[in-house]
Amino acid sequence: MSTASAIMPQSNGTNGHSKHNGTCDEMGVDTRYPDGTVRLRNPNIELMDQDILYHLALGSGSHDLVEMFGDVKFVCMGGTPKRMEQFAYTVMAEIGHKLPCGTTLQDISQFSYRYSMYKVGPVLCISHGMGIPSVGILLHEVIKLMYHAKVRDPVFFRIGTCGGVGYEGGTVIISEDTVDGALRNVLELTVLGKSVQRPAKLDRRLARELKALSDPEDPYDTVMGKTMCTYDFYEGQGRLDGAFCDFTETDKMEYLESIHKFGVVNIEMESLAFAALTHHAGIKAAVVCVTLLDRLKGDQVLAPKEVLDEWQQRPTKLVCRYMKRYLQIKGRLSLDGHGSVAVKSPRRFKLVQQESETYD
Ligand code: R2B
Ligand code: URA
Repeated sequence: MSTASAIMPQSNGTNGHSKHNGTCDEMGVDTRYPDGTVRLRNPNIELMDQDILYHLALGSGSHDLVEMFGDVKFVCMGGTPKRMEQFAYTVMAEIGHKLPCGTTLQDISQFSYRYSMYKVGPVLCISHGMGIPSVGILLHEVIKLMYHAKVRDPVFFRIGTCGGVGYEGGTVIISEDTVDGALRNVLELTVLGKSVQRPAKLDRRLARELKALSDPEDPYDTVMGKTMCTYDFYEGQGRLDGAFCDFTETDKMEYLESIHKFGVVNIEMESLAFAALTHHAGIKAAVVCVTLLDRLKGDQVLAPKEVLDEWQQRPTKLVCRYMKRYLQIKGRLSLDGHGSVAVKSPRRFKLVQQESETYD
């Protein structure tokens, strides 16, 4: 099986970045320029006249991406557009970011009709939809956005929901590792008809730093462990309540007990791609989820909506604690200046909006 590192060429592209070697990954591939800006592992991009980030309704020819996003430090992703809008408002309150009087947060990707994106000073909040394909497409474009915008050493978070394995609803889980349904620590892709495996690695140190920020006074547990990521919510997660089920309750319990023994503490649907693609790009990343139920006790999500809403605030709080502390240390709390739409070429700008508006 060939690894992607073997098939992906190194970028010599400069895009105005310094040419000297920066940070290398374990395969010896540069993923950074010396100033910390993201180096793409794709030589094609810099040869293109413009790069349209189709699903974000942004483009390198149409938008001044450095002006709009150059100050980003954290990229936070979560499933739904609404949750990420709420997340953005929470971040705003936490980091003391003020909007000019009479203005509100704007969905920067509203014309994509796919993902939503809000920017709160140095924090970018983006919805990633459900499942590996959706988060994978988004990550390609967000990683390119980091490159075009010359963002330095960005840190990515996924905040989300999951099923606990041995943990009751409302427990916060920080992923130390992520595995697929067969307990493999790789994302498997088919590229040009061939199977490619990418190591799905998260930043262990970042995970530990997040864990250290959990408050003993929190009225819930915050734990660290292995996360299983599946391609399906029902059969893929061993549920008995899908439209189809070809296994027995005994089979299901044997499987869940065996993954629990292996160290799996929760199951969700994006972490594998999130870990693999950020790792391939040399970007520090962490996944923090809240459990909606204990899968050893059932399959259906039964908690009332108000309870689920409160539970979903919990990963947000932890990630906000981390970002706030970082920005405090760096003296970057309450940054203004960037964030509104900066048009570079009105003609191309219109084109990008039209292209992203087409439905399939
Ligand atoms: C958690 O919840 C969603 C499925 O309900 C999925 O996006 C995930 O990872
Ligand atoms: N999300 C999942 O993917 N699984 C669950 O059980 C709950 C939320």
